[in-house]
Amino acid sequence: MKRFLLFVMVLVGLLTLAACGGSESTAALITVENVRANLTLPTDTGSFWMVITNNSDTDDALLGATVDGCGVIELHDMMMENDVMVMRPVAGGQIPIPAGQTVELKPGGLHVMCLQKAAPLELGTKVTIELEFANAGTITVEGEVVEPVMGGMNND
Ligand SMILES: [Cu+2]
Repeated sequence: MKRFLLFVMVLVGLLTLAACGGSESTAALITVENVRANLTLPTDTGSFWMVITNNSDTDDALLGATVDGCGVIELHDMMMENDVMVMRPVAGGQIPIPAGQTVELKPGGLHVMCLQKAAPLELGTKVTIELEFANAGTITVEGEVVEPVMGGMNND
């Protein structure tokens, strides 16, 4: 009976190991997914959208970003004002990513704003964006240059 119990315990241990080994073993504090770059228009601005998840139990915040070809980067939100959609820098200059929460940067809402864009980028190409978080530090991700969304008014 003791032998059998020991066997079961070893088996459970092995299964647990296997389960952990199958996924990302180093649990990232922050995961950034679905990074899209709206940079194709022949203007000197553009924007980035992405889905940011805080996997930790500590509140975090996106403080800023660096991208080659963007002279200045600001964190913006969009809102209706007198029936007009306007965008402006987020309060406090940062986007809070609360513990255990997912925050979506998307057309018509929060976005990373590229100002003083050096040149338009081609549809389908990749662009590297270095994100700076208050707690998780610097996270570098790749985004795909997508179809432009005029004025960022579309919601999908
Ligand atoms: Cu903006």
